[in-house]
Amino acid sequence: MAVGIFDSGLGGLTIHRAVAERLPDLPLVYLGDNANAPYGVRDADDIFDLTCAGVERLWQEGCDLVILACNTASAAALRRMQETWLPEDKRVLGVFVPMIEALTERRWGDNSPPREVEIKQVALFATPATVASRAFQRELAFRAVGVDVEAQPCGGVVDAIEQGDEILAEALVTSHVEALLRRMPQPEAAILGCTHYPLVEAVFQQALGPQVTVYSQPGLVAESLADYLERRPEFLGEGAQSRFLTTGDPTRVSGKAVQFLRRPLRFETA
Ligand code: DGN
Repeated sequence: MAVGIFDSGLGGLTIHRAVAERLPDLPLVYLGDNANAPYGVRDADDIFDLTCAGVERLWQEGCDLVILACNTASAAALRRMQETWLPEDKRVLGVFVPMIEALTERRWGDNSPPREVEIKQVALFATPATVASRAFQRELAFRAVGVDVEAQPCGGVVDAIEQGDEILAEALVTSHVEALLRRMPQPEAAILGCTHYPLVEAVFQQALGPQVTVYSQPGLVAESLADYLERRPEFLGEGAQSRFLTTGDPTRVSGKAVQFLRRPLRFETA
């Protein structure tokens, strides 16, 4: 059995890399829905259907546990999948909860009532679709009370990163941070709620200033997964190597992956 990692495209490779580093013996199957990316511009029903199809494809690879590495898919589809669609013997975990756990010092599966936490002013940076869903605020409200969230939709940043245009990505991040700081001048924490933003984390930190704690997903998701697998070892796989699948053109996607992560990966047709 392997653990599946699903994303709309290449962004989830930042999560895959951190999971593979944290759990080097865990077989992983990555599926990028490049044929239908980006998800950020699609409506919620469409994202739900595409995400279910991707997760079903990973079941065929023996992945009973799937991480939805995509924030946009987690925001639009995860709760609905868990509540209306997922069979008993399968698990799908998203990427918001690990960040909220870090913020509120809780663990995956802790369903105790919401409580006061120390951090009160939180900045959220994400795609327009994720921000519009308000899913982060909803999940946070289950676990913590009295936290203000100011969310900034960061239009253009994903495209700039995917095109390898570092100057544009930096300029956009800086202007999005400045826009948020005009509405919330002194955030204590900043959540990077998109798979691509860890690649420009230093730019976010620089624009926010050293007093702001930046929560970046890959390390937090990897740590949460390690903790989850310790408690649920039935989902632990062994033996196989990581595989990379795409619904798009594997040659083209492999080429883009090199540009994105600056290391060679060989994608196969899903
Ligand atoms: N992977 C998406 C996310 O984390 O929100 C970004 C790419 C997209 O589909 N817009």
